[in-house]
Amino acid sequence: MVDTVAKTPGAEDIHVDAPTTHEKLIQFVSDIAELTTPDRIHWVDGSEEEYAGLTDELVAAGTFTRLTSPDFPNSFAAFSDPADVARVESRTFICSEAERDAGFTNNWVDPAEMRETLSGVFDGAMRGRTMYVIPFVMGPLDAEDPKFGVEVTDSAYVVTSMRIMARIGTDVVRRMEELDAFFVPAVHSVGAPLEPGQDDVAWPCNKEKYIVHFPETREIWSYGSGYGGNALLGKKCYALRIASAMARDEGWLAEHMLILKLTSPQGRSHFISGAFPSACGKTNLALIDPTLEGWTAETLGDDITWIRPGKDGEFRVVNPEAGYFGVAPGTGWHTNANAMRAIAKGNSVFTNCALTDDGGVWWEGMTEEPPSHLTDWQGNEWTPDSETPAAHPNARFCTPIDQTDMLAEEYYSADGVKLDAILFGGRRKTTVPLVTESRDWNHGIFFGATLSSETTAAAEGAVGKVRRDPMAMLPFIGYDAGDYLNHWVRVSGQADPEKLPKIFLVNWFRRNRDGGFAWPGFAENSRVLKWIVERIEGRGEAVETPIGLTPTPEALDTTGLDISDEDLHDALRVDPQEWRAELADIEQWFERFGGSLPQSIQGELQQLRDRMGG
Ligand code: GTP
Ligand code: SPV
Ligand code: MN
Repeated sequence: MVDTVAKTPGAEDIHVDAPTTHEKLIQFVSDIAELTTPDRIHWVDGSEEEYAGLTDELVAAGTFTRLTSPDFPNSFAAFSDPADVARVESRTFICSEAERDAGFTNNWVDPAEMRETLSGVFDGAMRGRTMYVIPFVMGPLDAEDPKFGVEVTDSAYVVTSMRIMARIGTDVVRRMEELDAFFVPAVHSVGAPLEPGQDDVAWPCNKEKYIVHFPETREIWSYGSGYGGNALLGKKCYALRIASAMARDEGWLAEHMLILKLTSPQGRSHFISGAFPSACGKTNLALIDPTLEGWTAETLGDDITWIRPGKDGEFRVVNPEAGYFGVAPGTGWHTNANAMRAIAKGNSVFTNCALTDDGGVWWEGMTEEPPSHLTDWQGNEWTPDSETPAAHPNARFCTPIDQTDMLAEEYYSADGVKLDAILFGGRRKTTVPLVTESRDWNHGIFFGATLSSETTAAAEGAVGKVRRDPMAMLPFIGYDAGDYLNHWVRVSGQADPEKLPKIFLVNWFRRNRDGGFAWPGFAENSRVLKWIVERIEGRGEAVETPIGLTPTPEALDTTGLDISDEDLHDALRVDPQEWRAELADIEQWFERFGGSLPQSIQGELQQLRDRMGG
């Protein structure tokens, strides 16, 4: 760890004093220091002592509240600026050379113009602050081709969170040096320089925000936000947006998916991934406790999956992350005990949760009964009579994944595991049945291409509006969406057709005739997983419908489940009228791709039309 004080905030006076021989890294840090003129540079080593020092500083600065309840050892609560609580999709840019290559799902600005804007906003942006240099690797450090990044940031909150979410520090730099490796340069500033003598605020940020990606040069520039996916640049910015562009060029897939290992009573294990949009149940499914006798689940990841064609024509998957950045509300002992057990081991950072009177945190759904008194996420007194939620709906827990009791040993495998099934899922009150199997791989890509969900609090904007979200990647595809679907088609050409994962469409959120959830969800989703495994193994009853293969009510194991026949019917039903409306919406959606939608996917739409009788 090297702390270097600049003599004056003038560019050439900043002494970088790099603890590395990696020339490009030294050059990068020098360039950013020159541009942003921080007071100090701190090379992050990732050690426990460093973490302790940083958390002390964050407590002193008022950013962190140290939790004193024994239920949350070595953990901290942070409260963001009320205007900095989620990803900002309207301020997220893909600056490819050609506008066409960003596609209709992204905001595009000419890269030269954006670079000029960024050199303006970043000019002196770190004045009065420390610039932290965080070397990180996404995925195992011993991977054949480790994917490195270096985030420079003026936020200690980001450093502590990145230490949980990714593999960071000295080991990473040593490996980068050995390989003279390429790294993704990722620049982050909260955009709040301090003048001499100016007091800092607990959560510095800027009203003006830029979350910018240059896919060709693999660069990330993030300005103005300290929050989650806007600021922890290894996560959505690198592991999805930049990685998807790398994956396109290198023949693999970077996806917004959980990975689950499921073992049947007969002892057979299968690996299942699931792409659900933000706040639609990935973390919950990744940490499921099956209710069915004899079934065990273990997790490998809850948010991001990298998929590569393996040597034997199979698809192999790894989780590039090292922690959870999970939605807190709704996570409780009765819904997600595995997450609660991981959290209870401590070493966590909670953002925008409520504080309990005994020095812990609480959020809606943690316990069935709320505590009688809390301090809400904005610092106000809160009681169960209060009209606003105690925790922000997008409040998050940030917890190391290796604290999970049910972590699969394969999580550590650099080579990944063979993927057996992919689930695409969304939050739909109507239309989409509990589970549908695709007829074949191409039909499965059609499921992904037409995936839709009601919007949630995970991003700014209205909540509850149905939008198409291809492969749950709408905000994360780093290039043209049609090219992205074409890439899915092409990559599968490298696999053995016999070994392609089976693809399913799921919806835990359909409503019954009374407006409640038709399906109990959460742990009971293991019943759906059982049917999926039976289908993988060539068993399990399914009926042909115009939209794909669905289980008969009898094919779904409902032993011991308290569900009415009406609810089960409402959950599974394929309603021709709803699907006619859906078809019209899909047609409009496909028109937005212009010419870049794969022919084979367009063909699936025609087949659906035909099966529905024109
Ligand atoms: P991101 O981390 O934002 O990508 O979200 P996620 O996809 O990991 O979603 P998560 O598992 O955190 O769940 C989001 C919300 O959906 C929580 O409030 C959950 O309680 C709720 N949820 C998850 N699974 C189910 C389910 O099976 N049924 C119902 N009704 N709600 C669910
Ligand atoms: C999501 O929004 O999909 C998240 C949270 O997982 S964030 O890290 O903010 O992207
Ligand atoms: Mn999640």
